[in-house]
Amino acid sequence: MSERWKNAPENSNWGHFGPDDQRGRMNLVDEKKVLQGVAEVKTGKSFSLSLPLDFPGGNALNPARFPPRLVSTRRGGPEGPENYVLGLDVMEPNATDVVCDDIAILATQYSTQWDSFAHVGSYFDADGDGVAEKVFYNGYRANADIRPAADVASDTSDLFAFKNPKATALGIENLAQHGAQGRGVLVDLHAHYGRARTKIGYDALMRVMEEDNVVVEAGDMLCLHTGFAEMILEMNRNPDPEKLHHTCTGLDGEDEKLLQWITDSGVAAIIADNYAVEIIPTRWMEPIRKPKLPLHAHCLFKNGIHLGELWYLTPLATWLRANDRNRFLLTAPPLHLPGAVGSPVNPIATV
Ligand code: UVW
Repeated sequence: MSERWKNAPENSNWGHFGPDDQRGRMNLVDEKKVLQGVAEVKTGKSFSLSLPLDFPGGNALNPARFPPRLVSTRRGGPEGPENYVLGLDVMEPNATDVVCDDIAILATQYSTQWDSFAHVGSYFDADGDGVAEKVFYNGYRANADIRPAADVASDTSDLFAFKNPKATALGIENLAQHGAQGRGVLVDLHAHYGRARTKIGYDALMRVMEEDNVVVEAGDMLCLHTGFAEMILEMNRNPDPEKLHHTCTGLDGEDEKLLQWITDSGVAAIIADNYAVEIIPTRWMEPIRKPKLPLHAHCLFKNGIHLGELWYLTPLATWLRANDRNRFLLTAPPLHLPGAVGSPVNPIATV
């Protein structure tokens, strides 16, 4: 029971980490967990787990997300493209410095990314008045804590119209302040299923973990290798929409046993190299009012579990398998961009 809500959703942990908590299961990634991650560093070898942020290319994966645009800023001096690399001698004849600056316009969830808890909420009657309102993890409210974009900018051609942060609660800065460093544990679904489109429920996940001797403990960050990001790289910024939407494994968010395992395992974050960690159910037009992104609802909305998507896990997975390992030190801070609902990330795995 909190001032913010009277009813908590079924199978949620609202209030468990405090009435105003915005960190969720990352609370379990504490000093002890960082030391457990550090104890996995045996060779000093590290892997960058980010795609180049202009992959996948185009916007067939999600029409609302577009590739980054990088533009140079002109820092004074005469007009002309040659002057984007500015010699400071235009201002001070004795200066030997040449200077570049730039601006990136990027959809924060276009490529390798973290979802914050402000990314997906739900209609839910949190205040107990009999009417469902739009609400997010731990009862934070749409239109109060998380504001609609219309409040912020109606004309995206005017970049500087973005006056206010979008999320005044649950923004990605909460994960940035934590640092997202701890122990990663990798489950190599690709080694068992290849690129076949397969929904992975509880039974399949347990079978793979058992065969590969993977043990997930409370506070671990679970990484699922499906081979999807490797396929994206192969398509070299010109992805085949058919392949984007019909290949590789993903979790089955409609499997109640799997959701219960996520609750019971204490897993701190779930990360995949695929589009959305879960395979998004295709029956969107069903006349039943329920989440269409059920794993997102269970993790982001109900239990404060961050999702990482489109990470590039293949070289790490290959190395871990060759060395009969599945744990590593994971260091994955998002951008410290207050109010952002998601963030690009260049995660580092150290083995
Ligand atoms: C969707 O919004 C569908 O997924 P993601 O978490 O990739 O943003």
